[in-house]
Amino acid sequence: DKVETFLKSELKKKNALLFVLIDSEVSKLEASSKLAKDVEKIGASAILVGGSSATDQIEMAKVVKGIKKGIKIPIILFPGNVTGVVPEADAILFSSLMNSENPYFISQAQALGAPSVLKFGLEPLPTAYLVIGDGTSAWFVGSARGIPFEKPKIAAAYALAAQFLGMRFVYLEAGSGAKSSVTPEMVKTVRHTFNGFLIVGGGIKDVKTAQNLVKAGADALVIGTFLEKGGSLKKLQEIAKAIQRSK
Ligand code: 1GP
Repeated sequence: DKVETFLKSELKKKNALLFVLIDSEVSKLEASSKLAKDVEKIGASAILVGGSSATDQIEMAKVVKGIKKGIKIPIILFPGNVTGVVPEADAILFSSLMNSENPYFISQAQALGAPSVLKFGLEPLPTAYLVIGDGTSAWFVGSARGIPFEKPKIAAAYALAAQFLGMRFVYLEAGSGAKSSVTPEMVKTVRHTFNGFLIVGGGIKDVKTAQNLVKAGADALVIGTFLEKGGSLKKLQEIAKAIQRSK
C-alpha cells in the first residue's frame, strides 16, 4: 500500500492534492514525459494515465514507461476499460462505475482486468467512480445514468454505499472537458458522509473553482483538459498553490 500511504502522508502536509491526467492518446510520449516532469516541479502529487477514450494499450504502456523514468511522484492508472491496465505504473484506480447501467462497468471489466493488475504488481486503490451529469465521454462510454448535478444527496448515498462496500476512494467525475465542474455543494454533501479519500475531476480550469471544491472537502483535484488545450503551467501552479496551502 505504498501509494495509498504516500497520498495520505501528502494530505497531512497539504490541504488538498493536485493530480494531473495524461491521456496517452492525446499527448504523445515526448510531450507526456516533459509534462509529467513539469507538473511534478510545480507540486502535483501524482500523474494519472488513462481516460475513457484511451484504448491503445501499447501506446499507453509506452507512455507510462517513458514518464516513469523522469519523475518521483507515483503514476496511477485511470482505466476506462481492461485496456487501461498496463505494466510499470505504481498503482491503479481500481474503479467500479457504480452508476453505470451496464454491469460490465460495475464488475465484469474489473474481473477481466484483476489478474493483470496482480501480474503487473499494480497497487489497487479501491475506487467508487461516480459519473455526474451527462453528455461527456465517460458518461457515454461507461453507459452511466449520470447523477444530476443538482442532486448531491444521491451522490452522497452512492458514496456511503461505496464506504460500506469497503472502497477507500470516491471519484466524483463531471467528465473530461465538462462545461462545469461538480458543484461544491455536492462535494460538501459527499464529504459529510464519506470518510475516505475524495477525488473530484472534470472541467476544473481556474483557481476559484478549485479553491471552492477544496473548501467543500475534496482531497484531490484532477486536471487534464486544461493542459491538453494549452493552458499555462504558471496558471496550473497558481491552482496547485491555492489548493495545497499548507495546513
Ligand atoms: C477526467 O476528471 C478528469 O476524467 C479530468 O477532467 O479533463 O476536464 O480536466 P478534465
